Amino acid sequence: ADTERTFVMVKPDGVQRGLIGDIVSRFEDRGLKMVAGKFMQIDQDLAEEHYGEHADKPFFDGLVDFITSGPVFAMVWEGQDATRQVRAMMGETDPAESAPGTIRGDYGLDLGRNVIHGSDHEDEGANEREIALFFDEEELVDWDQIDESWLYE
Ligand code: DAT
Ligand code: MG
Repeated sequence: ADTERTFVMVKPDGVQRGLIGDIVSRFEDRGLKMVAGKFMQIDQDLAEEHYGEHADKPFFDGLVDFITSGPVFAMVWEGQDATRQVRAMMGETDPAESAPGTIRGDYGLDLGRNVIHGSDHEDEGANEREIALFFDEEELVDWDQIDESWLYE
């Protein structure tokens, strides 16, 4: 699989519950490389654009209210097959259906409070679109991780 970048965000519930550090650690431990991160408040326009694919769903207004209800920690992570691997580490959309050991399966109980967002690996280009929506090009840091030769053959 190719090296790629994916967009990940600790949602307002994860921030309030003090889960940023744990979530970052999980991706670091996996060997993924952080190339951007910022603590920020999402405004209405950004929320509506980010979740645009769900605009006609009954849960849309509640979703936008939730994601704008407090600060989030937005990140970009890079690695081999990163988008799909992050989704696997997150678990299912519904924490109640997520296996223990996954982020949603360890920290969530309710669909509307599922702690983390990650780009959809089944939606071609979603990772790059979401990265561009949240970060300017100059916010993405190009750097060498010292353990790269021990992570990849
Ligand atoms: P995911 O976040 O796993 O990519 P999604 O893109 O289908 O899931 O939906 C975006 C978010 O919307 C999801 O994290 C939680 C919320 N959501 C999805 N389906 C929902 C539903 N049926 N009722 C309430 N909220 C829902
Ligand atoms: Mg999605």
